Amino acid sequence: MNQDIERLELLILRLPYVHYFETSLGREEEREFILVKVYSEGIWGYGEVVADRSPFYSYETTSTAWHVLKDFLIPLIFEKSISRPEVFFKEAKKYRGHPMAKAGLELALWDIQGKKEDRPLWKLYGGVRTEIPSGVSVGIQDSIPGLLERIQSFLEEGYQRIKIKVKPGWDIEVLEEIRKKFPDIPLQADANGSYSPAQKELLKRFDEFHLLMLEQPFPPYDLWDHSRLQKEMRTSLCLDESILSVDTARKAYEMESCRIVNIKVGRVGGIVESRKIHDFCQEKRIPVWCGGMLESGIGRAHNIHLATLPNFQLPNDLSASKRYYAEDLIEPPVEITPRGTIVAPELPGIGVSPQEDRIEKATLKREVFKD
Ligand code: OSB
Ligand code: MG
Repeated sequence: MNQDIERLELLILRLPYVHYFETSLGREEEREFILVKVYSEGIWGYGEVVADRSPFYSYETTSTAWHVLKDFLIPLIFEKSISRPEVFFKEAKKYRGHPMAKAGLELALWDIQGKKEDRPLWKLYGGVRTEIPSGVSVGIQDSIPGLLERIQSFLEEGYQRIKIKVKPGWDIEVLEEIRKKFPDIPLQADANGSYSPAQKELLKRFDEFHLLMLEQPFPPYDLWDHSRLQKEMRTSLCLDESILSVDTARKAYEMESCRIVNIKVGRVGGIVESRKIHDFCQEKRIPVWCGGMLESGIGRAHNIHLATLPNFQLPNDLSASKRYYAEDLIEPPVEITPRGTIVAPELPGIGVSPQEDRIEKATLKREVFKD
């Protein structure tokens, strides 16, 4: 039975990172994001909107997401009495774009759905793994020795692979030094679109470092230049920002723009679309893995459930709570096993408990919406 959603809450939270996070897009010391809370029949569910304060990674921001949720998506829920996430996904299609705003609300509906069915989300999604391989994404550091030290300590914590951020000027020398110190570790690099096709010869030098993959060398949405580069490189390209839907995944496959796909629930607009991409890639034998947006434990728990699907074949950007935040929003915190994995929660819905006192402490703004 599905009852109506009777109340929705939007919150803007701010959480400081334990260590700054720098990419080719800039350095951030804290995260600002929207939490969506949905209430139905004495049950409530949580979703996280991964849009940031500034439009660096994508055009969405906390302000645009707030606007789209408040003025379009939340009214849609009440007008059409939507409670099922799949129905929300279909109805929300009439609004173009804004995938992160849509995903945050869809995730909250999934959490409620799982709680109503008394099953963890991974079982609803058709997950097959009880543990998922964990990798860590290491930002650009002030110095190469500083980076090597951080890598060393993450390896000691048991992470199965290291991803570093690269950009023009922080690339070949950095990779050389890493390979000198750690010749055989599973290593990949993420450029967040910071190279231009004119730098193709430089990018081809990445082949020297036997990387698991090179993620998103060229700007978002580009498929053609990635296709041209992939044909000239041994290293597998992986697309993140460029893959917006199952339709762009199909085009990337047909054009051979990449050999690996990074799935982020927020970037593609929710779990329904993520599963479509997963299934398409599985059929075409393109391995996928789950990317992250430095989510709080709430968003990360959602990602963990998704990453239990069978074609998530590579280590994910899903790390321990303490790697991101001194005090994560959930109990128990996400931890890495001695095997370098994360265990999928067995409790219903997201399967972890958001701590309301910590949420309250981090909240900058809050608004309640009622039917
Ligand atoms: O490109 O994968 C990315 C963080 C913010 C924005 C973009 C990216 C990232 C990461 C962090 O690499 C991954 C994580 O959440 O651990
Ligand atoms: Mg990326």
